[in-house]
Amino acid sequence: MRTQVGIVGAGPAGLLLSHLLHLEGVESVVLESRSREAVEQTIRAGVLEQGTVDLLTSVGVGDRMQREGAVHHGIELRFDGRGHRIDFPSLTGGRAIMLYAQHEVLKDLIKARLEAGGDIRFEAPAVGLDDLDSDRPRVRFQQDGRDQELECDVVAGCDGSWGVCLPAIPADRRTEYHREYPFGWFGILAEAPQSSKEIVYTYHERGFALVSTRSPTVQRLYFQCEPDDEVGNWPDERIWAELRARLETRDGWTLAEGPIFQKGVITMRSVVCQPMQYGRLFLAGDAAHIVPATGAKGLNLAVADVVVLARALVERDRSGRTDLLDAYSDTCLRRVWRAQHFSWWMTSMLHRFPGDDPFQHQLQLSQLRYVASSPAAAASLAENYVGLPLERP
Ligand code: RFL
Ligand code: PHB
Repeated sequence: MRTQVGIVGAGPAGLLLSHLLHLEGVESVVLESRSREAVEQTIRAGVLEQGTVDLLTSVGVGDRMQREGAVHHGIELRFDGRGHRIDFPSLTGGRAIMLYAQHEVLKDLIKARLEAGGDIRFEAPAVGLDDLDSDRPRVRFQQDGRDQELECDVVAGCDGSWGVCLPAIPADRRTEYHREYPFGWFGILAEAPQSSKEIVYTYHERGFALVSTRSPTVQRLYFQCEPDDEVGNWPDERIWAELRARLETRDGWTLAEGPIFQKGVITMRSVVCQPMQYGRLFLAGDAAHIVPATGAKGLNLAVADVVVLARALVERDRSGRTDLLDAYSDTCLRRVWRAQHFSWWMTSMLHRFPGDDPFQHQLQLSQLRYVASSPAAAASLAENYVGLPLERP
C-alpha cells in the first residue's frame, strides 16, 4: 500500500489534516486503532477558539457546529463567593468562543472524509514506523488480524499522548519537557438544566471547580480531586455536595442538579516534545504536546499544528519547496509554548496546592482580583482564551 501522507490517529489532528490535504489534492490514508463508534463517543473537549471555529467553517465542516454549537461571549471567574465576568468581544476586538463537543467535531470530519471517498482505516493500529530518515518511510499496522505496511512520502504522527509515533524519534534526537500537577480533575456529565449561561471557573478553599455545558439539557462539570482519585470514591450525592460547597455564592446562586450519566478522572500535566519532527515524521496535537485542561487549549493546538503542516505539505507537493516543512516544528512551538504558559497560569491561579501555604493563597486571590478588576489584565486572559490568530492554510 502506498500514499502521499500516512496519518496515524483519527482524532481532531489526524482527521482535520486529512481533510485539509484532500481539499488541496494531496492524498492520505488515516490509520486508527479504535472503532468508529468508540472515536465518535469519547467525551473530551468542549471549547473551540474563534480561529478554530472560523477554520472549520471555511473548510466546509462547520454547518452543524454553527447550528448546534453555542457561542459564548465571556466566562465567569468566581472567588470569595462572588462572580466576575470577563467579556471577550470588548477585550479582543469582537472575538468569542464556541461550545461544541469534540466528538461532534469528529463526527462531522469523519462524515466529510468518507463522503469524499477518503480512506480511514478503523481498528487498524499502527505498531511501528520504519525508515523515517529515508524518502520512503513506512508505517507497520494491523488490520483484520494481518500485518500490513503503508509506504508514504511523509508520516503524520497524530496518535495522541500514548501513541507509537513520538517514541519512534530516537531519544537522542528529541527533548521532552514535563510538568505534573499534584491534582486531577473529576469530570461528570449530568442531565440537568443550565446553571449558568457561561462557563464558570471557581477558586475555592476546598479546591477548583468548573461549570460548563453541552446543551440546554446536558451539563459538564469538573472539580479538582486527588491525582490518583477513583470514580468509585465519588457516589453522586458526594459529588453534588462538593460542587455545591465550592460553587456557593453570597447572593444565593443555585446549582441545577440531575442524574449523572458519565464520570471520569483526568490527569493534569504538561508535556512538550521538541522538535516535533524527525526525518519524514511530523508530530501534531497531543502526540507532540499536552496541556492541563484549565486553559481549554489541547484540541485548539492540534488544529493549529495541522493548519501549519497541511500548508507545508501542500507547498512541497506543488513546488517542491521544503522550507515550510523544515520550519514546521519551530513555527508550531511558538504557539505551543504560549498555550503552555497560559494553561500553567490558569492552573496555578485557580487550584489549591497541597501544603495549604497561606502566602500562596493570598497571591492567588490577589491575582484573581487583579484579573477581575483591571481591563489590561482581563484583556490578556481574554486574548489567550479566545486564541491568538491562526496561520491560514
Ligand atoms: P487524540 O484526540 O488523542 O487522537 C489520537 C487518536 O490516535 C489514536 N491512536 C492510534 N491510532 C492508530 N495506531 C496507534 N498506535 C494509535 N495510538 C493512538 C487514538 O485512538 C485517537 O483516536 O489526539 P489529537 O488529535 O492530537 O487531539 C487532541 C485533543 O483530543 C485533546 O488535546 C483535547 O481533548 C484536550 N481537551 C481540550 N482541548 C480544548 O482545546 N478545549 C477543551 O475544552 C478541552 N477540554 C480536553 C478537554 C481533554 C480532556 N481529557 C479527557 C483529556 C477536556 C477533557 C476532559
Ligand atoms: C469543557 O466544557 O469540557 C471544558 C470547558 C473548559 C475547560 C475545559 C473543558 O477549561
